[in-house]
Amino acid sequence: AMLSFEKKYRVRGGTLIGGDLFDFWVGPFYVGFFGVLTAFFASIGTALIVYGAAIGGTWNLWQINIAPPDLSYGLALAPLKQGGLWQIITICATGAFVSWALREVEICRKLGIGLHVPVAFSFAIFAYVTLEVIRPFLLGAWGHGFPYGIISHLDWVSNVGYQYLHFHYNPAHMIAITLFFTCTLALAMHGGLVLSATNPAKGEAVKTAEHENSFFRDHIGYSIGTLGIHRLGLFLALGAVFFSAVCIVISGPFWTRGWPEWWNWWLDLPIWS
Ligand code: BCL
Ligand code: UQ2
Repeated sequence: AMLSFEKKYRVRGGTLIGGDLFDFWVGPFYVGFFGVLTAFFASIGTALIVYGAAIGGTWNLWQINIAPPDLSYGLALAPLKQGGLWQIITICATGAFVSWALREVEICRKLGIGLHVPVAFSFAIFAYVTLEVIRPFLLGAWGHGFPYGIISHLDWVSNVGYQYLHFHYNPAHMIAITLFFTCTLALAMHGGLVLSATNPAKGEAVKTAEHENSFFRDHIGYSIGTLGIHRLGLFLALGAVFFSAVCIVISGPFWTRGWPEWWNWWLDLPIWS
């Protein structure tokens, strides 16, 4: 069903490709060329995952695994059952994610709003592509990508972590975690503040942004403001994901030893000698 005011936002145009061809809605969903492309990649990718599971020897949801090719295949194409499935699924996934982002761009253009949502989503896509394409490419083998499976990808994270002895010493990992944790702090404060203002004592009127500002000015002498908290949240979230991508792409291509050893630059400073 369409809400009464929704119709006036269903405007033509704003498409990036194909003109009017797919410029229509199916129920509540905008379609567009990139909607069709997303559906195409997502259905093929999903079908291949189901096929991979079917020939994988288990239907235990936790144990299903579709592994990348052996390292010996390098950057070549592998036979379907020796990692080729993983390669095609990775192409489908990347195609679906990028198409989804471009469909968001078309919707933004129709509405005349900023491109913040697709830009933000592109950071997540960037982290995925870093793990599955950029880093394996830099290391010279698709076998360095993570496998598709619930337990298997966790095992991959653990193994890759211990390969560098103690991943907590990775400086970019430290920055990423700090940004993730600060992001949850900011959202908890924001959620708490908004709910507190909208839930006054019984019989009282809902409070305003002025009350929200006053709470934090009284409390800590500073309010970042109602627009500012959203800028801060987006900045923290994008920074977290960006430094995640950095922390993994430098592990191997840039630094091959244990991360604790990286910190020897500090002890090696000439000022100590
Ligand atoms: Mg670590 C990575 C935190 C301990 C080894 N680690 C990460 C980062 C994050 C983190 C900073 C993962 C987030 C990310 O990349 O998002 N690690 C973290 C914390 C601790 C920790 C907080 C902790 O101890 C408290 N890590 C350790 C220990 C090591 C270790 C010490 C293991 C022994 N860590 C590693 C390794 C890695 C990390 C190795 C990484 O590779 C990873 C990293 O940085 O990766 C970049 C990015 C987000 C994405 C990649 C998601 C992309 C989503 C895509 C685009 C869309 C998906 C759509 C979906 C399929 C659709 C679903 C449809 C539904 C129906 C709705
Ligand atoms: C705020 C404000 C909001 C908020 C929040 C704050 C009225 C509705 C949560 C308080 C946030 C501050 C002081 C920044 C904290 C900094 C970090 C790094 C966590 O002032 O304006 O709007 O939701």
